[in-house]
Amino acid sequence: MTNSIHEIRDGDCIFITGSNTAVSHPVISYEVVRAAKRGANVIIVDPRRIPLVENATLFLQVKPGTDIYVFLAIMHIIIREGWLDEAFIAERTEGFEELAAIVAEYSPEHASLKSGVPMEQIEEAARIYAFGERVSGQSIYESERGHSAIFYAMGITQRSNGTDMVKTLANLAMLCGQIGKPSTGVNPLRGQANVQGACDMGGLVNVYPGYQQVTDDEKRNKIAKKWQVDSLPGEVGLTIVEAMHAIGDGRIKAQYVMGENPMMSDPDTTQVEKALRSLDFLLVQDIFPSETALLAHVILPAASSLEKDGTFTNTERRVQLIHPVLPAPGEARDDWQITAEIAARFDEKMGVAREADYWVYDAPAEIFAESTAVAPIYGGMSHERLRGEGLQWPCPDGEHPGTPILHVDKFARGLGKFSPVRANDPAEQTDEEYPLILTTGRVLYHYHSGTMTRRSGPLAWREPRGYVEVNGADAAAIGVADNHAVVIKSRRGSVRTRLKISEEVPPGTIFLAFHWREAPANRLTHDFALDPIAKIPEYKISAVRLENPRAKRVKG
Ligand SMILES: Nc1nc2c(c(=O)[nH]1)N[C@H]1C(S)=C(S)[C@@H](COP(=O)(O)OP(=O)(O)OC[C@H]3O[C@@H](n4cnc5c(=O)[nH]c(N)nc54)[C@H](O)[C@@H]3O)O[C@H]1N2
Ligand SMILES: Nc1nc2c(c(=O)[nH]1)N[C@H]1C(S)=C(S)[C@@H](COP(=O)(O)OP(=O)(O)OC[C@H]3O[C@@H](n4cnc5c(=O)[nH]c(N)nc54)[C@H](O)[C@@H]3O)O[C@H]1N2
Ligand SMILES: [Mo]
Repeated sequence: MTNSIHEIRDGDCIFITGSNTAVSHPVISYEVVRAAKRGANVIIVDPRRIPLVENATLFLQVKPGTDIYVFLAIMHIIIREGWLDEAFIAERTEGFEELAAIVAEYSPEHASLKSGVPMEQIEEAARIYAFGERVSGQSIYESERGHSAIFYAMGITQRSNGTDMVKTLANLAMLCGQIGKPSTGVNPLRGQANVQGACDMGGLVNVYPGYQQVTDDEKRNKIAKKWQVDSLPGEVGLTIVEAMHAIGDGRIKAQYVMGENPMMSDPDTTQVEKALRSLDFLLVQDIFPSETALLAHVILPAASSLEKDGTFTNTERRVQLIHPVLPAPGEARDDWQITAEIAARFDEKMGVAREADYWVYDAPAEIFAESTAVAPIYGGMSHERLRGEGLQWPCPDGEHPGTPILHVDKFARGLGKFSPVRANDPAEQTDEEYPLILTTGRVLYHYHSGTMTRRSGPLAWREPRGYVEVNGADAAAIGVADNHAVVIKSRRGSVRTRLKISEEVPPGTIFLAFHWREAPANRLTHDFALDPIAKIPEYKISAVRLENPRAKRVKG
């Protein structure tokens, strides 16, 4: 996030898209409700009538995958009407002319036709966002414009043009000068509790800790020196789906899977299963025997986050300490201990002489200290300093108080660059055979592949088993009533589950969460259209059809 969570309540306009905030980020959604109660405008752009719509002033119900046209049209209107922040554009940005030329091609009329959103709504959203208009009450900010903040999550990123979608929202924020001030910015609501920390530490294929590019010789060599190795790999690696494909091609023979359950969470499970079964060696390190662990040659039991020390970095870049509240069961050990032990055994086997302090740690605080020495954004942090409320990065030195808001006086690269982005349609379109759009995601009471939440009695009581949400009109069309069995088919596979009639989804779109091992959504999703930069699959849009398993088959 460019901004901090507590700023939400003071916002004048909150613009949310592709985030089912009340379900996926309930605590943050309380802040949004608080802002709404204080008179802020809440604008939601989403295909589903999600719970937070109740607190919204404006709900733009887009057809899945067409939101890009709406965002481009919003910018079109802002430029046409002169609602842009000219001073901000002149002083802080570059590339405006190219952006304006492209945006001019995307009319609100076209966006309305594509997305199904009435033109007046698109115009209203543009005006309210640009000026940070309130419904009522006085803004706490004394600036000419009210403050507008954008929030997004997987609805815009799990798409074959996910990177373009994020760039488009960044363009919109810069166009209106809605960045670098409190209660503004472009704010991704990050998913797993410590996914931000995992990325910060270099758990990505293209960067070392602190987002230092693996291809940057100078930075890479500096890190190699600190890590006491001659050299470090300088090539960008393979992302999850690319690695699955590489198994199929025989380029990868072994996999070490730590805290990931690809048999449930990767797209096109049939292909994933085929790939994993063909490996010479599969090692799974998990806290539970997951679906993926069942295919492993070796399973190493890890301790859960409730059983260990360390840090978690949350969505507002705040690094916080965690402490064990339970002893680890049986032979389970901290993930870092297992990995360090494997490294040590490997070195023995390979005849590598080990330096005294190489891969040897007493506690996570030491690993953290090693990380802060190579990652400048964590440079001023230590477990000692993190006590209490933690610190938000960048925090480059020991005196630095941390950074609640990014890009205040200048952007990381100096001037903010407008990225010229054009609209792209989803890779798989509906047709006669597969006339419905399947969108996948989460429900409140379960977490991902369910290894943890589906072991909980109280949670099973709230949500015992899988179901697909279907609009009444689509259910009637195949003669299936609420709570009856239904079969969902895509070009990859089929899933049988219960149908739940829901007015949250519009006709033509159905929703299935990916938590249910008895009705696994990823049997239906596809992996053939990755975003060209992030390489994320298009989990949010597949073409499917619904069948009534009790309907008599008519011959001929
Ligand atoms: N209860 C619970 N909370 C969780 C998780 C969990 O499993 N359970 N997982 C965590 C993780 S790792 C993550 S990444 C986050 C994810 O958080 P979210 O992204 O909020 O979760 P999703 O259910 O994937 O919802 C995506 C939203 O995008 C919308 N959407 C679908 N298609 C489109 C489209 O074409 N355009 C737009 N604009 N929107 C679209 C959906 O209707 C939905 O509202 O949640 C985190 N929080
Ligand atoms: N169709 C569809 N698919 C999706 C998505 C979607 O919206 N739709 N969302 C995607 C997203 S955003 C995400 S983040 C992924 C999530 O996908 P996964 O990360 O594969 O899902 P989890 O169930 O969180 O699996 C994590 C595994 O880690 C284990 N684990 C938990 N704590 C620890 C620990 O401390 N140490 C170790 N070693 N293991 C641990 C759990 O038991 C579990 O087996 O799914 C993706 N897949
Ligand atoms: Mo996620």
